[in-house]
Amino acid sequence: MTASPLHRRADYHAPAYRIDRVHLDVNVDTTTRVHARLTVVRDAATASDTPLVLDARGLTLDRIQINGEAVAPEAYRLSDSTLTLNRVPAQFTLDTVCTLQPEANSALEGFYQSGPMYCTQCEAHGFSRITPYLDRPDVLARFSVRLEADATRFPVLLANGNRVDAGALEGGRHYAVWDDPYAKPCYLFAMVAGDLACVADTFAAADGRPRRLEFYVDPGNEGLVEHAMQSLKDAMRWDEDTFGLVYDLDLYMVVAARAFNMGAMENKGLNIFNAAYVLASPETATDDSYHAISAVIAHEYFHNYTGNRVTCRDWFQLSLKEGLTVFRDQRFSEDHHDADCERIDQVRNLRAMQFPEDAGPTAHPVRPDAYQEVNNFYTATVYEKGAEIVRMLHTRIGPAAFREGLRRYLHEHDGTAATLEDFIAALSAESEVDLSPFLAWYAQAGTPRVRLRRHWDAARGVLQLTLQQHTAPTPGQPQKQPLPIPFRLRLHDAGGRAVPLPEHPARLADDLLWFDGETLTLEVPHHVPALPTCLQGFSAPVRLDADYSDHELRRIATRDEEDAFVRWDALQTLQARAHAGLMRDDRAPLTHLLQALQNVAAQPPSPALTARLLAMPPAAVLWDGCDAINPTAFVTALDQQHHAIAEALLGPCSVWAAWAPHQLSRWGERALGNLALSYLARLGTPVVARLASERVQGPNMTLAAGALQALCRDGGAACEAALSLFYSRWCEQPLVLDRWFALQAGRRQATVADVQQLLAHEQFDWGNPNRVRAVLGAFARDNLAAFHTAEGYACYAEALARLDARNPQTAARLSRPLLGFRRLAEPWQTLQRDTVASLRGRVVSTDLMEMLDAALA
Ligand code: B3K
Ligand code: ZN
Repeated sequence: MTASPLHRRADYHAPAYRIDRVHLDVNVDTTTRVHARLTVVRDAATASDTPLVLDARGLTLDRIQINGEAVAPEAYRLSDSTLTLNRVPAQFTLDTVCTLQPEANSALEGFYQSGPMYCTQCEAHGFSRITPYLDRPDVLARFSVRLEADATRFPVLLANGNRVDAGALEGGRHYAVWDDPYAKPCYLFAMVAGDLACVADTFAAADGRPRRLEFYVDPGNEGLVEHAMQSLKDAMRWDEDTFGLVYDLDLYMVVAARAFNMGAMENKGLNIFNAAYVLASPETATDDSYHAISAVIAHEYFHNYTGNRVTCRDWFQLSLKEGLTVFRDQRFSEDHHDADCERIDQVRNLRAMQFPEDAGPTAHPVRPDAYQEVNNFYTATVYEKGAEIVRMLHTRIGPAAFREGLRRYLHEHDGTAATLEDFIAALSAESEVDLSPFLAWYAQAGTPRVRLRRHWDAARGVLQLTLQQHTAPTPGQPQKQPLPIPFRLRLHDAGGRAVPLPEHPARLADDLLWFDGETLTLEVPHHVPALPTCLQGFSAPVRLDADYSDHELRRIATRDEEDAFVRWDALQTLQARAHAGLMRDDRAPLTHLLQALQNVAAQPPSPALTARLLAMPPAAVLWDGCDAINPTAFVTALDQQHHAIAEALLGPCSVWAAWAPHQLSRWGERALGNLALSYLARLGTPVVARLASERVQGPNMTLAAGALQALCRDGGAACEAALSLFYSRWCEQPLVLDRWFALQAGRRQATVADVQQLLAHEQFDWGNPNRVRAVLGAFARDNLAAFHTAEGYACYAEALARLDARNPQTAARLSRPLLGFRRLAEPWQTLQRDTVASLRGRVVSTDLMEMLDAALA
């Protein structure tokens, strides 16, 4: 296998040809025949002898005609990746016929089988696995599609846009014709053929015209779409209310697929979703799943404008649609749930996923400069850090100017493919603020570290605050520049009263500084040294290194009137200090942490916020704060800390864990109840086994999963019994069963042999990415003790090699846990590096190769 060439952003050229119209005639079957008719037009600036080079990934070609005439064999060349036509007219019709084998397509890109149905995934380059095409986002065409299939096996035939014709044919066959009135890039193309049940509803859009909403699911799952449907309506209303954006087609369809590489896909008018982000009932899905479903439904819906109506010029601009759309779905979630908790969860995830990426071997700018396989760049950096940049822009110009700026961007670029510069220019023009300095955030990889240092000049009665920013080098970027940082800062005196920030050119608002140099010094005159708190709402994606004492952090954490994020963050810092302390046998920081947690528990805010304040950071966040990590010492300290917190919070946890069913009727209470149960489980409290066994059999999946997780803490007979009960109850429900797999792979006592057994289980399926992620993802994330062993690495690498051969995209995504070996102490570092080096020799895909090479470089 030859690796793909490197694609560079600097090499962008406008397309030499455009495609105005596409008509596909698809005969769906085990062998599917795709007849494409393209209207191709040479660009005025293109020389007439310029060959037409279409993308054609792994296609076989049965027929090719120009303006109805067969093309002579010597006039075209088909390779594994392209179809080249040497001489073509200035404008012509190109007919091609290809045959596909959807059931043999295990990569789940292009046209493939998912359960009993066939469906597409075209972003980023799946369309050229269906038919030869200019597979790039800046070629926009009007599509129509005629699907024909056996009416019994594939009673439902869907594609983008409006169904303009349908009917029965001879021999038990039928057809449907779809027409999409909006020109689109081919990555937004979709078609589905299957035996699916439809759940329909209508949405009363702001313009008075009702829209039809259709969810397509496996028959039997009709009862599981209520929440997704409601989320869709909420998202449609929110986009109308917040940005004045009204849905532009009459029909919006969502199809739930069993086998899907990612979360979902925003194809025009025909979203295809991983079933995990559609199907839910309180009995089968946790509150976290409910939350994720509404976020993903909203995200894909919001793409209809930010992504579909205005798309990306090239894949380097991916964050133009993804960062912006994540920001939009985050704001939606903030408005529909508890805004404080939502923001805390966003930052927790950013720190667990994106910060490590930005500090590791695959660190890249939000707008990358080069890639081999673009699918490797659908990252936390492009999505989540990209969303943080948009949030900073929003903070800088305020919600009203942001709304108008976004509308201006959509209006000016409607129906075209844009760049990040276009977006920044529209916001700048609307707000009359030059936002171009923010482009540096898109260009520079790495997370800035902001140091806050204080100096109290008693003689002058002045508190001197100095901010300093520094970004460490990342691969390919040895030099870094200072970035513009909206830095929120508040001051309080000893009595908790607000002390105003002094006048300063960097002061944008009462509590907002514009910090864009290497250092910034503020002098606050006051009679006593005031306590600053900063980054309210996490105003910028930076690592804060403030010179707070543990004592001050405790004060901040327990200040009721303080910003929820800041309180949580103070506790997170104490947690990290406690863990670092335990690793060097120093229990002093732990003592401060425990006191802070006890204070919070004594005067708890809302249950949902309390659950967040009292929870330990994800291991990945603590890991990210360490160097030369000895995984054994790391896990031991983690366990000690968990145990100590459980002891310190025994009193309140005993109350929360024992809340009766009626007290657990809201998600915030369930979150706190589950957290309490997990702490009690750590202490081996007998009540846990009783409560947990009840809940595992109960009617609420949040409580059942929480209980099972708590039980899995220390294994034992109760845990085994509960696991087998859970299995027999849910073995027919793949999405619930994924939990069962994940819990077992991630529990502390699972050995590598146990994980291997899970991989060999009769219900394990290498063809289902959800199942593969459940086991491998949980193993590497939650079971650090077993993963960080020679056998653990070998088992993981073996699984990746196997997956690589069938599904490169998912293999590459799952390779991340093996890539951070530079952070490990010996012997783990050498062990992991050797594992990666030997895996590298067996890799067949560019996807996985690019990831491993980055780590080994
Ligand atoms: N745009 C898709 C992701 C496509 C990933 C291709 N490897 C889903 C989303 O971000 O909305
Ligand atoms: Zn997206």
